[in-house]
Amino acid sequence: MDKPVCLIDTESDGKLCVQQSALQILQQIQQPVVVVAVVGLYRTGKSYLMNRLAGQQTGFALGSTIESKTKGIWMWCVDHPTKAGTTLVLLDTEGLGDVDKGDSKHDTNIFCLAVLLSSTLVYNSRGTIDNRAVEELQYVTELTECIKVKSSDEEADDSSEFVKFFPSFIWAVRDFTLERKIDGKDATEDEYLEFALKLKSGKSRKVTEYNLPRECIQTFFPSRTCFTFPFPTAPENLSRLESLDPADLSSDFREVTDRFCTFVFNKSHEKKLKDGIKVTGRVLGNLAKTYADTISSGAVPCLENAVIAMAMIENEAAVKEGTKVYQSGMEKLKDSFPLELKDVSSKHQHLSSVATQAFMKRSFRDTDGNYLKSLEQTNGWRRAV
Ligand SMILES: Nc1nc2c(ncn2[C@@H]2O[C@H](COP(=O)(O)OP(=O)(O)O)[C@@H](O)[C@H]2O)c(=O)[nH]1
Ligand SMILES: [Mg+2]
Repeated sequence: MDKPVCLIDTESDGKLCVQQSALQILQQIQQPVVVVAVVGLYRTGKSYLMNRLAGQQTGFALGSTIESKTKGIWMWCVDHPTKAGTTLVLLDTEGLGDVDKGDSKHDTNIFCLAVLLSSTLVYNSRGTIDNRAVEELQYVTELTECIKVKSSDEEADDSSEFVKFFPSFIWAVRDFTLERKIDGKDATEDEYLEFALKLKSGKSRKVTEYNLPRECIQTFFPSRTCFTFPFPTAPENLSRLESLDPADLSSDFREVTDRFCTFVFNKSHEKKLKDGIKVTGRVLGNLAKTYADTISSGAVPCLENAVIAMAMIENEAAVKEGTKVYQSGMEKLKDSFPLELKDVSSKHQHLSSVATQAFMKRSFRDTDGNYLKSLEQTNGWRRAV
């Protein structure tokens, strides 16, 4: 892909809609994907940072006016720069907290989709990690209501279940101008983040309110990292950052950006489903559609149901794939007719085994073997009962 495309658009009635053209791109990607999503307030340099991860100056549209450019969720699939056989999928999201929209439920939905689809979530904010910045990440406090792990009602979702399937978390602080000191001592970026997330003791309402988002971040994102980016360049250059010669960027900014990109490339995992199955581009597309449809229907997306839905789609496709392998092989055999029965029989044996392998490669969670049976019945290797 030489440029990003819209993956999930917002329709006029507020419904989220997966774009067919993006699904077609994902359908072609049969290798595992590492998915990096960025979220945060609008106009904080999110799209710019994603372009850097793509190794490009331009790509995701930057907003150089006050009105935010990105709507819904945009996607850019590139070859992973360090992991051969893997695709890096960058997801750039519409800015949260845009006053013009005035719809916080919509923001929560975008945030949840970013959490559900990514293996690394970058939260981008500007200035310092102060109380306001933490409060702006209020969406984390709603996660347990917006995502379910299991479908059954009896078992309450416990947060330790959640974290197993959640992305790792990077807080990117932009235009950071303070010195990083805690109690007068130099602090690393990670220490700075942990300090900002420290809980206060006490039981007053104020303390509880202060602690809630911090507790949620700590619980849901046990793997956390922070990068503090200085100002990128002189103020007069900011609006044309895309076309700026890299030499005009401050060397400190370049250093942090390079370190950030290296970290993301080396530490971001492949996206996995709830039971550890690696997500390919094709499955990611189906996953995006399932989650967006669920959210748009007003229901709560459920990780367990998503695995079941993915398994159904993939297993049906696996039956078709296996059938195609077998039937096209048998079709070819007709060219060499007449043949002795034993030759036909040995060819049949061989093709059904190759077809079964093709099926197995794609299928997952066919625990009771029903799809395998269906492959066998479709091709007459087993009689229907
Ligand atoms: N001050 C500052 N501006 C930036 C930075 N990165 C990008 N910008 C500029 O901020 C504006 C908005 O950037 P954009 O990436 O579109 O922000 P987004 O709305 O969060 O995606 C553009 O004019 C960028 O050139 C940064 O680190 N600091
Ligand atoms: Mg943007």
